[in-house]
Amino acid sequence: QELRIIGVPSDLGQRRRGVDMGPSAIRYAGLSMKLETLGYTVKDLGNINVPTPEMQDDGADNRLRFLREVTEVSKELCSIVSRVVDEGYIPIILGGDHSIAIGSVAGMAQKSKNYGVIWFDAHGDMNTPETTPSGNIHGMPLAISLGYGHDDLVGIGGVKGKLKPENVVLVGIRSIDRDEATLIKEAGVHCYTMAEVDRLGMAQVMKEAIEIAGNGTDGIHLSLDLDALDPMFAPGVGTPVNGGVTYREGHLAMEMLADSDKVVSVDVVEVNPILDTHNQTAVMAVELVESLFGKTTL
Ligand code: DIR
Ligand code: MN
Ligand code: MN
Ligand code: MN
Repeated sequence: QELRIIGVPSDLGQRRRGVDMGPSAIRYAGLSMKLETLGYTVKDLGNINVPTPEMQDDGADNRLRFLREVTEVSKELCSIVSRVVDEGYIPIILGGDHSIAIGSVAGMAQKSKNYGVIWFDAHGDMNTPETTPSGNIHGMPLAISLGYGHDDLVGIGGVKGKLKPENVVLVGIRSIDRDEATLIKEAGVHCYTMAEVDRLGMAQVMKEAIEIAGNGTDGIHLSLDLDALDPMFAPGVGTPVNGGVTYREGHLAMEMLADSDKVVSVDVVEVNPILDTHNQTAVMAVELVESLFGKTTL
């Protein structure tokens, strides 16, 4: 199976500058070379063009900061991802903040509306313009992919509702906004909080998650927000939350996904080198992707 790397240097979905350098940091940590070592043919398609926040007005609506720019970037990413999967390759999309998943999920949906999603995150990313406390679009991409939110974003790729909620699973959750919780419950997505990871163990949580996202679907899209990991292992993120997934729990989850043989696409998002020390969060991201693509000890 061949892999295609797509960089999306966007920090338009949240307020902290620097996450636009995520693709460079992840490349610098050796992503391509390490995947080639595992036996894959890897081609890096470079970065898509993303406007610089300082050159833009963030728009009239402070519940949807940089709506126009995020919409443009998402459309561009949608068409590239769609082309890559049409050609039979697995896209690895490097963020950028999590708003980029609007475009990657929309691109996958051009091929099939029957993909499952595992959304690995400290946050639910299920806000809408009505519930957002921040106005940051990176808190909304899962809601948008399910058909909730501003028409311009929900309509990207021409289909509203790109996923079936019964095949969507959140894992690692520990920070949900008050009104966001209502939509998580009502939309019908599955949600494994950190309390459930503690009680059931990551092995059981991932067994169930892979069944939910994988059974009867055409494959699984993994949206990997590095803030799912505990800040001890991934400090270079804009919105760290204590009590996260440990180093080994993270790898176990990726190893189980590799064993499932169901992953068709992946986002790696929220790595912010400005907030990091010695690029360790990008290194962590690359190690997790290696496990996801089959790296084992023996
Ligand atoms: C928060 C933060 N729920 C918001 N979201 C983050 O602004 O909507 N998502 N950090 O990854
Ligand atoms: Mn404004
Ligand atoms: Mn996120
Ligand atoms: Mn997050």
